[in-house]
Amino acid sequence: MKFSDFSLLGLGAIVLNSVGVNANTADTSLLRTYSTVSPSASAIEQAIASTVPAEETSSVEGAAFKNFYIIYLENTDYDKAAGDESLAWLATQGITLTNYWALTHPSEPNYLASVSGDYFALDDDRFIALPSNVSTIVDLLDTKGISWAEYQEHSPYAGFEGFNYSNQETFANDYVRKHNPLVLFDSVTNNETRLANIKNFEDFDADVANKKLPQYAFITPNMTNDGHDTTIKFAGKWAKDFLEPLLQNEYFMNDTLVLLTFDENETYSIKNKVFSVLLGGVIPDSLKGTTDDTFYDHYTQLSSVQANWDLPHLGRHDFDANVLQLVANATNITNLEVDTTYMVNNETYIGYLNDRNVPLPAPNVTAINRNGQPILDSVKETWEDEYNNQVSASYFTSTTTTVSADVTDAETIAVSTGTSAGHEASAAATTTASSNTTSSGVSSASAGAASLSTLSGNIFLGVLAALFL
Ligand SMILES: *[C@@H]1O[C@H](CO)[C@@H](O)[C@H](O)[C@H]1NC(C)=O
Ligand SMILES: *[C@@H]1O[C@H](CO)[C@@H](O)[C@H](O)[C@H]1NC(C)=O
Ligand SMILES: *[C@@H]1O[C@H](CO)[C@@H](O)[C@H](O)[C@H]1NC(C)=O
Ligand SMILES: *[C@@H]1O[C@H](CO)[C@@H](O)[C@H](O)[C@H]1NC(C)=O
Ligand SMILES: *[C@@H]1O[C@H](CO)[C@@H](O)[C@H](O)[C@H]1NC(C)=O
Ligand SMILES: *[C@@H]1O[C@H](CO)[C@@H](O)[C@H](O)[C@H]1NC(C)=O
Ligand SMILES: *[C@@H]1O[C@H](CO)[C@@H](O)[C@H](O)[C@H]1NC(C)=O
Ligand SMILES: *[C@@H]1O[C@H](CO)[C@@H](O)[C@H](O)[C@H]1NC(C)=O
Ligand SMILES: *[C@@H]1O[C@H](CO)[C@@H](O)[C@H](O)[C@H]1NC(C)=O
Ligand SMILES: *[C@@H]1O[C@H](CO)[C@@H](O)[C@H](O)[C@H]1NC(C)=O
Ligand SMILES: CC(=O)N[C@H]1CO[C@H](CO)[C@@H](O)[C@@H]1O
Repeated sequence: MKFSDFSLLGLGAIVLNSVGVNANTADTSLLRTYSTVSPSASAIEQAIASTVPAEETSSVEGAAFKNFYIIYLENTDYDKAAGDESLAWLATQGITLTNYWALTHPSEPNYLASVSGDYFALDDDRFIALPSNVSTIVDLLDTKGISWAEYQEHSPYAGFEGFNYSNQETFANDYVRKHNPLVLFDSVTNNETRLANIKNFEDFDADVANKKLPQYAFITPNMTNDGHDTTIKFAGKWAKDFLEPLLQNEYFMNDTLVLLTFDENETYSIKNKVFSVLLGGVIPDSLKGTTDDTFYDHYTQLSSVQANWDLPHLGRHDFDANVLQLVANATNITNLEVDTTYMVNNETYIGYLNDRNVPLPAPNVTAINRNGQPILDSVKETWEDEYNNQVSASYFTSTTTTVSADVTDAETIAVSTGTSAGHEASAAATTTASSNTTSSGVSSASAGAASLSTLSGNIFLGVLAALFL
């Protein structure tokens, strides 16, 4: 590839400003920064006294489950987790997902993506707040009145937006914002009703006892219990102690699916696959103690929620993600096979949150999700023009041919680092588009890319590889 080809990409600024794809080498002056929210101790005390958490329930039927509870542990390699005694016991109570992938490193982008379908090139754990025109799973659930909440251990009160709430005696890490996905979105925090649904573990205990659990919940133990500041043995024991009584609680188990997973693998140089188990009342006895090797990643959470309740999508990596087989079976969705040979998912790409010159990526407003629904109306209204702008500014088309025609050795890098490369999108593309490439590299990733953000990232990686390797 010739340097002059960059003019075709419409990505000149990105190329010139960055010589690496890794946050550690990116120019930090290009990072978007945010003023942090740090309420004073007395303001926190006051809020603890006056805040009333929401208590919303509903009973909307779904194809495979009525309730979906997601629990994240931290930073453990697959084999280490699978070898833990407590997690091994939990595995006997459900289905182990042996091919479930985290998206990148470190923690925060993985949490962010789980509720919004993209991590917007975030490559650190800093204070961020996505603008109010970025939608989340909450907007999807709201279309059918499906109740939702988050339970964040030791968040001091419902809707706390601070960066951390440490143990007030030892000042050790306890609650951290980076593990609280929904609080990272202005579309959630600008709305008092929504904030009141971002609760803590005392609220969880009360909601279980009062039979007031919502239908969807994201559950984050504190930095001790999730293994971040402890060991897998500690986190495994916490998970077993937390879940074992719930698995015997008829109310909790009724039509319930639980996903216990990890935000990311610990070792950055190896494949970012994470140990995950499905539990709950909807798991048939015949499948307890079995494994499922379907390709999944954190976007599967969104696609499975959409398919289960036949919801529209967010136009990001959610719409073409594989859905949990339990839901796929109930909805006749056929999951795609994904070639993970070159997938590592251990680095971010150049995009919105690590380069000020890159705009917020438009969601794909034309796509149809795995359950046949279009993008959420309000997202389409907000983004349609910008989608068309970004498409015609050729974030997309011209680069696909440019890169795929010229890059030979770039495939490995593109496949192993981006987010959509190797995602279902590229699997779909492998059958349609990769007939012209020697391996399912840049061109297939591009052809199937779920959102413009990752696309430009992958192309960029390809370009870099062609230039510097
Ligand atoms: C947040 O963490 C810092 C650093 O440990 C600590 O000084 C501060 O008190 C914590 N804030 C709260 C609200 O716990
Ligand atoms: C985390 O929560 C547990 C209770 O679940 C508590 O014992 C522990 O002290 C907390 N960690 C910190 C650092 O406060
Ligand atoms: C605020 O959040 C509630 C609950 O999610 C939702 O029903 C309502 O439409 C939201 N309001 C606005 C102005 O977005
Ligand atoms: C389970 O849910 C059904 C309806 O969804 C309800 O009729 C039944 O009482 C529930 N059982 C328990 C133990 O809560
Ligand atoms: C990602 O994994 C590849 C392949 O193992 C390795 O070469 C690269 O250094 C890793 N990147 C990071 C940021 O660790
Ligand atoms: C889905 O259906 C297939 C084929 O009938 C079956 O083998 C598999 O166990 C089912 N999986 C789940 C999770 O229900
Ligand atoms: C799935 O396919 C089967 C067999 O074709 C059909 O009987 C069933 O109604 C379909 N279910 C759904 C939810 O479409
Ligand atoms: C949007 O999705 C549709 C349907 O999957 C696809 O044909 C189109 O190429 C996508 N657009 C972009 C810019 O990726
Ligand atoms: C979304 O919000 C950001 C930040 O306010 C703004 O820069 C961007 O133009 C908005 N995009 C659309 C399509 O509304
Ligand atoms: C494959 O790419 C080459 C350019 O490298 C092009 O000439 C050819 O038409 C393409 N073939 C197919 C089947 O798309
Ligand atoms: C972790 C991961 O699953 N990807 C790697 C994470 O760690 C194990 C090793 O413990 C590797 O086997 C996986 O490939």
